[in-house]
Amino acid sequence: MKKKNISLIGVPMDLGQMRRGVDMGPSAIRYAGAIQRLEQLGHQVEDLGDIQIDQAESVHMTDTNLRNLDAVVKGNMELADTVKEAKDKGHFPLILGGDHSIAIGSLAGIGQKYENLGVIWYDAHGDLNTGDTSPSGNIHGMPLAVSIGIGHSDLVNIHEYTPKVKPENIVIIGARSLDEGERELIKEKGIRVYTMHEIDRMGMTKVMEEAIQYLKENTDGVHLSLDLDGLDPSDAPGVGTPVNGGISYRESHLAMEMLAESDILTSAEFVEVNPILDEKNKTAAVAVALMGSLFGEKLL
Ligand code: Z70
Ligand code: MN
Ligand code: MN
Ligand code: MN
Repeated sequence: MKKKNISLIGVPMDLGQMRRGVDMGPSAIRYAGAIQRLEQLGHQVEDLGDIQIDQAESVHMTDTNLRNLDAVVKGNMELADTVKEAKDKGHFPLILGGDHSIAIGSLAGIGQKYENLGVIWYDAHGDLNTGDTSPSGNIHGMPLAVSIGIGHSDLVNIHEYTPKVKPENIVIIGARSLDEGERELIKEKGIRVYTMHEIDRMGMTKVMEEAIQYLKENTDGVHLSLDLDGLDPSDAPGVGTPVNGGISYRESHLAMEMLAESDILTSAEFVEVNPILDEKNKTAAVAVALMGSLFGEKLL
């Protein structure tokens, strides 16, 4: 793969859900050796540090059913600015979460650079809820809906354009927990979803071949949004909402290697690593190992 100028951006966001500790994800991933791993592969890495996120203790509830809305909007606006600056320099933004609500800012910063941005959403969940359909009020269950222009206007209109991505340019991989409203939205918008059923049935090789070919033909850039809970909890235990029956470590490596071979990605994020819930930083280490494959690591 081509050597890249990577801008690393940490987002210690824990306000999009209720478990504490996911704000330490960026530190845990750096500590697990992310930068050295990427530099060893010949890439240039510029670490932009962390976006400032309000402390959960000092955030006050507003009058919506979206938990911590104002503080989530504020953090995502800053993230969108930083991501946009990295893209303006021609860099590859690599964003470290933090809970998945940060995909709102990532996609806001990236989306305006492309006519037809593609997104791979690697996740146990659809993250397609709105304030009306959400069972939890947690914004980390909403970022994909927000990015196609559906949801609270403060979230949808970050950087003053919408949608950030067209529903037909999205591929969800690994889904095994969807709420009723999310199922309806998937059908209504015709979003491509490879659930665990398709992964078992077709195998990860075929799933990735199809996904990559589809995105190559229909998009002019691809963002990978990888929620560590897409993996099975036995491989990635340090996440806030583990769901059994997930994608294995090996299948995930294969998926990353196939993405590296295709060289279609233009940005990526790794989210939902929660060191407090983890076993000796295992999940952060998995994230870094997957980054290695994603950026061209090969055994021979
Ligand atoms: C549920 C909700 C979710 C991530 C859990 C869970 C959403 N559908 N997203 N973990 N990353 O509350 O909306
Ligand atoms: Mn915090
Ligand atoms: Mn998610
Ligand atoms: Mn998830």
